[in-house]
Amino acid sequence: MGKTIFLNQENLPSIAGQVSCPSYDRSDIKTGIVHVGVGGFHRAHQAFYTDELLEKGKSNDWGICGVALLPFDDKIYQVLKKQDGLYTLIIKELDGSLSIRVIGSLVEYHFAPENPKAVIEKMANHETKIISLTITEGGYNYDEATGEFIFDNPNIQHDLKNPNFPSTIFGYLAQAFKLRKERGTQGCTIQSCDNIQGNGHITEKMVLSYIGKAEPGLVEWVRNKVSFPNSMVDRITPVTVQKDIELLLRETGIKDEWPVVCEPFRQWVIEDDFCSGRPAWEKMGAQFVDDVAPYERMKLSLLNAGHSILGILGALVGYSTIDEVVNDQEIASFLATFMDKEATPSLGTLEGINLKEYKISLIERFGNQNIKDQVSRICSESSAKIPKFLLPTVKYQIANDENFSHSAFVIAAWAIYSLGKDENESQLEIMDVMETLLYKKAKEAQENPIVFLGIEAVFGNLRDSKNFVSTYLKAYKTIKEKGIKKAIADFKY
Ligand code: CS2
Repeated sequence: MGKTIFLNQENLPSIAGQVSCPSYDRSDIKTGIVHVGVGGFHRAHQAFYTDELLEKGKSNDWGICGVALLPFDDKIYQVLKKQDGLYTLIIKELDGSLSIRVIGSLVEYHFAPENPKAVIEKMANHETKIISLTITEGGYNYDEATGEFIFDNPNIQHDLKNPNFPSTIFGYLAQAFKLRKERGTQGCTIQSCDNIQGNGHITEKMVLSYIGKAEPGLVEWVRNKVSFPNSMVDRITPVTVQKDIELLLRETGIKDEWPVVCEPFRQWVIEDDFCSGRPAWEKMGAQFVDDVAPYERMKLSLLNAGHSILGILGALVGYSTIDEVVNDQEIASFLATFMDKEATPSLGTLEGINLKEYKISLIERFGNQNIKDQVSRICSESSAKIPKFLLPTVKYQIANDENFSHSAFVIAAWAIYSLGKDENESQLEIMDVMETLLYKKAKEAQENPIVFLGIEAVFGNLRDSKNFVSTYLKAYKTIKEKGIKKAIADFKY
């Protein structure tokens, strides 16, 4: 290895000798996109597609301005600032080889808590045509039971009282729209890139609910001038660990404080509803379609729900990475049966998609031993994920009098997982905004397991289904009696 080179704009020419780097002039790029939530996934997905497009010289209007919205996002902001928005994407191929590229599409960045005004101005700027979001499933602030916006959320209350110093995406958008309207600036597209069925529709509903209260005079303007396309996004992106930073340094000499690691597979299916124009992402393989719903359902019910199943069961057994879990034959066959018998029927026919191949490819992707996707990442925020990934399947199966035994088993396992210990009594690392409540209910559930199903904000009225409840109770008892590993092994359809 040669000498260590810090990743920044000035050093790009030397780095270009080591790995693939942007050859376009980054100083000449306009920021047509403001992206909120510059985590690993955005940097492995949208920023990657956009970088490829810029590299092809397809348009200089579509650089990205990244916004770190939450106080704990300070770290990524500091790194981006130090590295002039540059970062390295390390794609870990199935055969263990690496494809490495420095990504240059993030050309501007802001830390919202430090300077909210700059972010509002940026969002309101006439050059901003798209405001895209990866704010996580929980970030949309809606009640699972009622489907309505949660006004009680203290951050929302804060934003209603302090419109010029917002803390949530809703507060920011309201102020940016207000300026756009006052100044006669055209509307823009709000593009959700989170794993939620109908992510555009949900975003629209939540934004309009907030604005209806915060700035009622803006509602009509938003209805007429803003579009909210739905989209399905996909690329498995584990949390970057110290080893990845060291690997990059060892292999290339590049010192990057926060590279991103991901799998080779990527998919992006988007509804073509951009009211102020968009990049030609289709040139880089994105699919623009009229109706994204079938793709979303497929991905959420098979990949994301599949992930949650592997995560929860695997955590209880004591595994720490997803490839270990899926290589456990009993869990793999549990997952395969769930996919075929519970998730697939709810998907109906998906034109142009070979579901059988899709499922095979998922098992291969989950099994990628090189990306070492963490069980803890997958289980994090399960209280927001389970309702979006697994419950639609459960509801469909209940409504059609079909089998939901695997889903019920997983929910029972989650109730036990929420006690915080695996099968060998080792501590589990639980990261969930509802952690305290989950723990309390999990504790009570030891006496009366139905209490866990009674968490309305997660399960809505699921406890009203007698069949589901009895299947869940049976699963809970079996796991308690036999332990998770044996319960899975003996599980019969
Ligand atoms: C995962 C997703 O967080 C999760 O539970 O299922 O992050 C998943 O890796 C991505 O959606 C893949 O596209």
